[in-house]
Amino acid sequence: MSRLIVISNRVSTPKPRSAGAQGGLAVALSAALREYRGIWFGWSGGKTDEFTGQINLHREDGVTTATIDLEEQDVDEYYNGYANRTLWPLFHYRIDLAEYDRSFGSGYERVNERFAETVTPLVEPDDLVWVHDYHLIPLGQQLRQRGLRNRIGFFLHIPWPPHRLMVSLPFHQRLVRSMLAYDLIGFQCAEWLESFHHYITRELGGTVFDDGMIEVDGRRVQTAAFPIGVDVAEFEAAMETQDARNAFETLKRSLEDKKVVIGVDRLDYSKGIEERFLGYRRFLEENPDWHGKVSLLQIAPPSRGEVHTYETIRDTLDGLSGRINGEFAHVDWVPIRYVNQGYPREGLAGFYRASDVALVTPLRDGMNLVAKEYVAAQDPADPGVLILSRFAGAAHQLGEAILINPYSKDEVSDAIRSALTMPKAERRRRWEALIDNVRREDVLSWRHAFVAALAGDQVETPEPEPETGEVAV
Ligand code: GDG
Repeated sequence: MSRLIVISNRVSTPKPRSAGAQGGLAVALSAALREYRGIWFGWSGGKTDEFTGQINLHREDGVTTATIDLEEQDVDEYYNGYANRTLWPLFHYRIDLAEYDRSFGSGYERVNERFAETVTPLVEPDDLVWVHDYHLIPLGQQLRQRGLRNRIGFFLHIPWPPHRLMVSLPFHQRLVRSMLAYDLIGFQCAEWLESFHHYITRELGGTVFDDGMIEVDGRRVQTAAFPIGVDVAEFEAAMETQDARNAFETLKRSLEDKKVVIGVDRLDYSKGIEERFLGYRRFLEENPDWHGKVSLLQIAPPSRGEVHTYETIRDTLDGLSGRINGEFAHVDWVPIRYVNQGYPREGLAGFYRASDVALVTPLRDGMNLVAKEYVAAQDPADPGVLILSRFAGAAHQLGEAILINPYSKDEVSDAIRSALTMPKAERRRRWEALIDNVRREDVLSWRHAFVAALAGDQVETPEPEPETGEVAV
């Protein structure tokens, strides 16, 4: 079996227990690296005065990591700048928040060159190389320029924007053309894949074949959807721990006999937390009989603190949760418990299990693993209800959730009421369909499918997507 070289922006050294918010990517990849011999390469998260290309090798828990430090200017321009202030908002359809600054673009290219230069000597001729996410789009081209002839694949964890939004990015063609250096490009779902295909045909005059192969100026690249999943076995093991039981008991005890609706998200505008609070307020306005009987527990660990927009969202949510609590609370009831910190995974598992409803309402999300974790954590005999944004990649698979438009306060409000009053038989019927998908399309099948396709095995053409337009309340 070929070795696998995984390259992503951040490398998180596997830890037996991961406190705080570990991104979805980190959770998925540490499991993958245990299975294939190989190396996980990326930025350590640390800074250095002068970039030297020095690699720190580390082996723990069956995973070899190779990390580099970056200069302050690199972090500002590449990570805080182009990745998080230009590409992240644009790819989440927020061109109003996207910032275009020449220094960001040049910092992004410089860091991609630095990655390529440092990782190239670690790659052996038979290795498969798997590049992850929007931080490293041009890396494949940089690796080719340094002579790598290996199979190189790229997986995008976030949405691919519609063609008409993509063209608002200065030098968009240069970025997309650099992707033609890959052998395989993977997306989370058919919708993002379709947007990419539109760009290829309309902007680059390329051809898209039925099997997902694209051809531009004689260069062929395989493209496909590979929906990422969760590690169900790992999650079930977390559920069995004492910490999970303690978290479950603590939440249950504090609620007395009240119902709880849970939200868990990195503090990010794409997650629709503000809109969720507004939808919940509408629910409280329209359903006075539920006052004192339900609480919204929102866990939102801060992320990307150095980017200004993230300070703004924090201020907005502090103010909004305070106002809603001020408006509706009684001496013995607070409608929103807004917690601005992360919890270990075991604790999170216990909180999911103790919650009657999960409110997962991103305005746009590549996939969304929280929705799948919530499903995996439920008691089969008495499962909770998942309310899910139809704009999350996960909605393509989790059609038995209550699918809503997160921009509509009315839909959110109606969905909360339906979820809280849903009979047990219907909860079980929906959950069984959901868990079936979460188990079948888990993180293992995701990485097997991607690696098999990268190794040159046949790629399955994705099934046509069902319409997720109707609100299944
Ligand atoms: C990107 C894409 C795609 C959250 N709070 C805590 C905590 N978390 C964990 C969750 C989950 C992960 O963070 C978040 O994953 P998501 O998928 O929901 O979202 P992103 O971080 O935006 O991930 C996304 C993903 O990549 C994978 O491809 O699904 O669309 O945006 O696992 O549990 N973990 C712990 N404590 C917390 O307080 N331990």
